[in-house]
Amino acid sequence: MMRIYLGLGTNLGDKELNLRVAVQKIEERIGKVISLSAFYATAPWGFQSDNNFLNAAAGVETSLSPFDILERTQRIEQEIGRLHKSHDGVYSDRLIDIDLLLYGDKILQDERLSLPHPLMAERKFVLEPLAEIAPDVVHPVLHKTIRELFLVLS
Ligand code: PH2
Ligand code: MG
Ligand code: MG
Repeated sequence: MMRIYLGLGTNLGDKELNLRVAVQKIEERIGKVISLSAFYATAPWGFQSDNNFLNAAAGVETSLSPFDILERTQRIEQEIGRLHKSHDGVYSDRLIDIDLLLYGDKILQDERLSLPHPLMAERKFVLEPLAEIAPDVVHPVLHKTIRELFLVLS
């Protein structure tokens, strides 16, 4: 069994419902949800939009591989109604985004998936909910706790 952390974000539609449906599907298809943060209202980061986000983080116990998790989170995104993915760092409004942030302390670089999530340490909307549920988890590349990484940004 592996402990993973997922970041969730939505800035369209019924945002609270989008997060709740995503968590329900994660529990059914990826593994037991051990911890779930509060839902944080955040301003769009890295792009212009009138639609603010609701962000959350979840800790999950899973027996799936990173790529199986990726496949299942992408399927859940499609079911909830995500229309298009971002391209080359150009972001857009979305009903749901589910990002694999950490897979234990695995380090991986692949076209499809990088672990830990390459931008997580720069994003308050990721670190704030993650610091709530996993403050003492150590980032396997930066060798700092999530609490420490969050404090640098806040
Ligand atoms: N996700 C992005 C880009 N910008 N900003 C906020 N506040 N929340 C997000 O989840 C988010 C973002 C790319 O996935
Ligand atoms: Mg994302
Ligand atoms: Mg994503």
